[in-house]
Amino acid sequence: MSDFKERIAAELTAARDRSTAYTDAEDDLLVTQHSPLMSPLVWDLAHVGNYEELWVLRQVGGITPLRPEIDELYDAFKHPRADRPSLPILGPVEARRYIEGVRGRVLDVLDTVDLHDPDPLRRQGFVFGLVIQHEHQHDETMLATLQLSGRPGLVRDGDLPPGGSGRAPGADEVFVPAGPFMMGTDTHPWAYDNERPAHRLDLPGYWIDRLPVGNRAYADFIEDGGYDDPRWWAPDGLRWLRRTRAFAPLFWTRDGDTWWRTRFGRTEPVPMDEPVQHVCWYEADAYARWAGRRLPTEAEWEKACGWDAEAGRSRTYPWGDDTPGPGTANLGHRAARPAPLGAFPAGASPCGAEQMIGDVWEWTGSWFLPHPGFHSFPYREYSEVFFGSQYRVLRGGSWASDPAVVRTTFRNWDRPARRQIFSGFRCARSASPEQSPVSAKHST
Ligand code: AVJ
Ligand code: FE
Repeated sequence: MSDFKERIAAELTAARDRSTAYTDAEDDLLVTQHSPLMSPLVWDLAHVGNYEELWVLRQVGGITPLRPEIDELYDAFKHPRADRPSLPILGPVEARRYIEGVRGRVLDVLDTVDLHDPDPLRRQGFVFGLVIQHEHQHDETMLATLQLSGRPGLVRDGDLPPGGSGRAPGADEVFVPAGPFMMGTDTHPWAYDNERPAHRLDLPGYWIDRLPVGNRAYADFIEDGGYDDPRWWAPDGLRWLRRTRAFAPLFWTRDGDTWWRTRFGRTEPVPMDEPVQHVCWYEADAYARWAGRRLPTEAEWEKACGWDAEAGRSRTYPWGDDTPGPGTANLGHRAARPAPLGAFPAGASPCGAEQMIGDVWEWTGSWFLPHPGFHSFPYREYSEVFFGSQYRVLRGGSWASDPAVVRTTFRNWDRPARRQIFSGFRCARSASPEQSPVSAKHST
């Protein structure tokens, strides 16, 4: 096999190792629905195999369906998550046997396929990138399910990322001068349709937080009565607040003056130097208003993450084009938590923003909409059916996102009320004339 094919095979194996680790539990845990927001874990497991069968075996390999009768059960659009436990889905033993059977044939297809074929599914291994990224996204979903289950001992805690640099967390901002940049990509071989095409956008100058909002700053918002003050909440946010009676991020509890959080079945004091996670868009939006700021637009986020004004190009990652390493980002479940604020000075973007990649997904102020010139590929149900004003964009990936699914242009989206995902945020504000980069004390 060519080096490229070897790399694809290794990435397929890495994704499968994660799925295996997250479903290495007794059957009861795998078939239970831990929240109406999530599927039973055994559904995710067979669904990734079925997706591989549909795209690699049938579309590219031309192989006769292995189990056509189950396709319908694993079609996410036929059955909403809440209904999945009542379906006659494969049990854990059968699901594992099915996905192993598919995977063996996928490796045979990889062996024989021509990755230079102009067919867009074959060219540069696109279809393999599709299934690798799909499995890793479901692996992250499985982690969210395991967190919701509240059961201890199932998720590897991992090595703690290096401690923070000691610089003041959360307080300062970096300036992004007015000017054009290129948003999206035409060149990343495994980019999704929603990241395409690259297009020029001209933005006014703005400030963006150097770091994500931390637990200390977020606790200050709570202690200042943030959840009881309607001034900070958008109308939908206020409705969400009254319906849910939320008082803190999901999984936080209070004991006297101390905040605790439950993380994968264990309760621990909230580490005040970590980025806040498990907040919904409404909470992020309210915090920003309380702080006299706003959420960055998606374009502002992407420009701050990757635009290298000197070179006149966008980087694949904030620090350049080198793949993420231990010194640049907390990704791929290296530890089951976000890293302390300031842990990755070497991962800074050209404008000086840090921890944009990894740690926590960052809510933006934008709805999930197509880039100008969007063409659905290879199927409408990946992105296109979600465009509109029901889903807000999240960027940057979390500690649970694999490097294969993280880059400057990668787009995620969810409903504004969702917070079982590993979501946080950072704030921004428009530059006004008297806050030019020259006169401001935090200028970089
Ligand atoms: C891009 C994370 C919103 O999980 O719903 C998985 C990814 N698409 N299977 C999701 C996805 C099809 C998607 N998100
Ligand atoms: Fe899926």
